Amino acid sequence: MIKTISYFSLWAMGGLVASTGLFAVAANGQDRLLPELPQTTTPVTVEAASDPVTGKSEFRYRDNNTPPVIRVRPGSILKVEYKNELDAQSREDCFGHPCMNMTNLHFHGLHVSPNAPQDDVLDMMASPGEALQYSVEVPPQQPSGLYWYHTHSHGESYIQDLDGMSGAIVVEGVERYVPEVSNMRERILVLRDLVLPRDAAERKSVMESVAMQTIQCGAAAEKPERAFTVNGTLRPQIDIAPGERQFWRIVNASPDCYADLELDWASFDVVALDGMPLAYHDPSIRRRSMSHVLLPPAGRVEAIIKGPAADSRAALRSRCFDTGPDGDSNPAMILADIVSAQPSRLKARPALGGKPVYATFSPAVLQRVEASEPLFVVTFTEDKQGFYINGQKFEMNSGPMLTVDVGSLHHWRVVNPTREVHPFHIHQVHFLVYSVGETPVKDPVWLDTVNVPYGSSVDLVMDFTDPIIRGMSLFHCHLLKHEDKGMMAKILFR
Ligand SMILES: [Cu+2]
Repeated sequence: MIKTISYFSLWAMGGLVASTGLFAVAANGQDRLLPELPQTTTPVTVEAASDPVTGKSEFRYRDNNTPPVIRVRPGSILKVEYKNELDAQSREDCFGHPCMNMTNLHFHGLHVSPNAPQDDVLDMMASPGEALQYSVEVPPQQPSGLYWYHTHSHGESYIQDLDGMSGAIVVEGVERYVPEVSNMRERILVLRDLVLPRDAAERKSVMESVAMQTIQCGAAAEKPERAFTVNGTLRPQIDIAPGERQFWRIVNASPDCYADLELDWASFDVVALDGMPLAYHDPSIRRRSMSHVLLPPAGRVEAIIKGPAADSRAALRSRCFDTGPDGDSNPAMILADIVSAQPSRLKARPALGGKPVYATFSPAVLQRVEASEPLFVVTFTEDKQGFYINGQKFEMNSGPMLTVDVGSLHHWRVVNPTREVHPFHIHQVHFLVYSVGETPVKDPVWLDTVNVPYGSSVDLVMDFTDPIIRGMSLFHCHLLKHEDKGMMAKILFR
């Protein structure tokens, strides 16, 4: 516990509290246990508000500033009242001028309509004092898993997400695919950012407190700017009994840090990625052992974790990730310590019941799409003036870059000739990642956000078969600074 003293004294100084609105940690060692997040079903009201001291933006829920986990059943309506109570005059900087404090919500990964009042980030926008009423029809075939909501106001997405304006969504029913998880303790881990303090001594103290790698990591030359927090806490402790199996559901809610997750003592027994059970498209695959799991910003993993032997020192870590010569430093660090505990005495969570929904594509169909020439190529570029897709910088009033008739699978290629990584994301749609560069992926997975390595490309099978997804939508780089500076484009689903 000696190690913890340095940063608890920092909290006492207020240095870290000022860095993010999400630090709700008392100066008491017992509070280092991973906080449980408030959970709710819908309807729910969430407010955007400005911290009176720092001026930073935050979500308020029931007089608290911890965003709730929203739990929703497939085949039900996700109702969210979202009130913009942000200051009319922002004290935060959005790329050289005060932020507008406009805001809205995106329901990342849900297979829902992109039209108002659903997952529409183009027409639904609230100025300070206004409210938005979301009524999102989550279809019965929505894959059961971990999703998330975050703000999506073009030009200020980065600062709002960095401030912590996001929360987890659980689409119930994952036990339909992996029944054993209903008897396990469920933990939801939301990864966010602590901006490293400017003061050299404070900065060093925070870096030491998470055992941050100090030798250069990857090709990026810049200094580290962030440490990860878990549920708002720097390096919390997660209690688990030796041999106990827990069900961890992790979302990387950082606007631009990659979490290449690793456990000291074991592999992840992965059951879902980006909210989609591995079995959803292939009932023969229920779990897959992965020694580490790369979560780009917005990525999620759900996995069974087996507690290490008693008295072993063990941690959940993020590995060094090479973001490229023009990328941000993304060094290794400890996210959480694992501590031994008595087995959780829990009643099994109520199962949703019902049968799992599967959506299988025949291997022959997938192979034909994969072998075909790409129907569309996304090329990420950047220069001193901004960030581009296919040479175009996003404007709110621009037309769609392309129109797609729904009903089929499309081969897309995403090309990254820049000197840094970019995570590709498309709203409402999952895609199969089957090739990186010229190399076929050994165990292809369905994702909604994928890293595109620098100087390389990814080949994807886009699932445009869903008749619900019709209307104007978006695809973009999920490094939100890049998105804000233009690396986004519209797609019209017809
Ligand atoms: Cu990018």
